[in-house]
Amino acid sequence: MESIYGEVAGNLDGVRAWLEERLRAYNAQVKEESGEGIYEHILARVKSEESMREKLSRRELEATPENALTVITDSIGIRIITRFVDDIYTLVEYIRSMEDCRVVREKDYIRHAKPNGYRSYHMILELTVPYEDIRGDNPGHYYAEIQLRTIAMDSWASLEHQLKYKQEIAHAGIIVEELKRCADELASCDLSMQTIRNLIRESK
Ligand code: 0O2
Repeated sequence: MESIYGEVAGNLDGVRAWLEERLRAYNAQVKEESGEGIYEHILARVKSEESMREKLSRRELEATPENALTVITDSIGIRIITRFVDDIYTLVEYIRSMEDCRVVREKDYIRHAKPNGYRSYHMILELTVPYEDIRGDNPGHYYAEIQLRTIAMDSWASLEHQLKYKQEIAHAGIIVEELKRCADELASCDLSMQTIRNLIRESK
């Protein structure tokens, strides 16, 4: 079967590396200047063939490379996990200022958490890169999604994601309520941790 990403399937990993490298370079620069990196870790992936086909079908879109690469905007996904909430907003500013990168959409699920408690900052980027794209242009244009979260937000999201797939779960109502309560408690801890860091920095 032909790749859902068509003839440019082989370019996606290069684009992923191109973006990841910029974020790593920024982290190294911040570390050099302040002794502490801006993030704790970073995860990057090209969406698998199977997940992309499933997403296209869920969205009732035809399974074409054009749809996979230009209507769906997370064929390339990067998750940045930070220690503190402020670091997320510093990274957002940096990403907005990056060359060859246009921010297409942003969602601040930190200031506006989802009703279930989900918190994260999402950015959809359009990158201009030295790789041919699906329209045949080179430099080409590719979309990527960046999710920025603290360690606490990430641990919550990964547990909640796991539970989503357990369809026939007993006590579903209580679990949803408890998860929401945990999300709010974790957000409160994030706030306290940020305050502690600010106090430590001020006292230096
Ligand atoms: P996967 O497998 O993680 O990639 P989009 O689907 O991005 O085109 P939407 O609804 O505008 O459309 O996206 P949104 O709200 O920005 O969320 C996109 C991604 O954020 C999801 O990707 C999840 O990874 C994550 N996310 C959003 N809401 C939740 C949530 O309530 N819980 C958890 N655990 N993750 C969430 P996909 O494509 O759904 O899946």
